[in-house]
Amino acid sequence: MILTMNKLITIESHFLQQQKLYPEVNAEVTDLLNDVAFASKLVRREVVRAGLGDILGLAGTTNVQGEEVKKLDLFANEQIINAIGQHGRFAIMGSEENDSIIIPPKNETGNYALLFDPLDGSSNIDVNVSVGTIFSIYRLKGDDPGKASLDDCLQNGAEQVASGYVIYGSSVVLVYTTGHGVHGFTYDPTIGEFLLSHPNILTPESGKYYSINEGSWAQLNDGTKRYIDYLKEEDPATGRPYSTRYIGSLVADFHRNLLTGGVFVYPATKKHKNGKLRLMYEANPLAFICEQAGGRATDGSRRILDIKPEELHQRTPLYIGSVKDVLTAEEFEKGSR
Ligand code: AHM
Ligand code: MG
Repeated sequence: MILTMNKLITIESHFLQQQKLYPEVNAEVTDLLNDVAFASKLVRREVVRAGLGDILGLAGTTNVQGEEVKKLDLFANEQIINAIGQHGRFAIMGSEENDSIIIPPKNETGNYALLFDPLDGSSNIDVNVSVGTIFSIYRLKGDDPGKASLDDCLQNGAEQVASGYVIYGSSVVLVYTTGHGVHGFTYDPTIGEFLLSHPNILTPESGKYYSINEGSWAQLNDGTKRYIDYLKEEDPATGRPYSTRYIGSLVADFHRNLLTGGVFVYPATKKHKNGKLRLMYEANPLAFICEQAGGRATDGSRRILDIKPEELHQRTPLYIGSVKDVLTAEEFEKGSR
């Protein structure tokens, strides 16, 4: 009897396949992606133990082993910097948790910059709701890694070599792009591998979900309010009303909408005049993925990937998701509807 088996594709073999197909996805980029995937396994190991905080010790205290207990986002940040920094493949790194750039040891061999949000969705960390890591990779502008500087990090999102995210949710999923489609992998803890589960992700042209923090209604501008009211109207021809889905972890809200279709909006508000989300750690990496999946990402008028960054922790309004939905949101924002 011949047994047929589903083909299992590990993330390492997928990176290598991409390397063979596309010259700019060279062996160095493959190594960088492997580093990120490895670091995310370390973060996952802690995230799945997060509920044990009461037993093992609360952040800021020492646990039963006498170790100092760190907040999970700071722990994730350290794990990623240490795991990735030690290989010398990145000349420079920037993290949402660090005020300024990080120069890893042995950086003179790396030709790339890594920007990352170690644990996105901080308000959800302690309550067992999905959180995630978001990353973005750029090639250095110059060819001397020893001279890597802030300037190498402040490149337009359109220059990204690769980007991706990992969601630590009901399962752990890693999604990435190198500019050749979007691919998703699910972590199998029994073998310690990410396995291809979502090849060539394409997002629907329009969706049924909108993700906006409506609790900040009093802070929203008139365009956003009119847009939300529009989404709630009954009009079967345009699929309205839409349903609200808002987790409060960008990475999880984005991932759901990517697969099902829909729109995520974090606009400029009275409180967050430039929006809340970070251009370099959140908007750019997700915009690269969204566009590669056939979606759209803007700040309400400008393409996210064309924004010239001026500072590492720059914030931006974010409209991201299905093309038609983002275009409609922009029309309300501009006042043309
Ligand atoms: P964080 O990086 O501190 O976690 O903040 C970013 C998060 C996003 O994940 C999420 O979309 C947003 O903040 C939620 O903000 P709000 O609570 O204002 O809706
Ligand atoms: Mg974040």
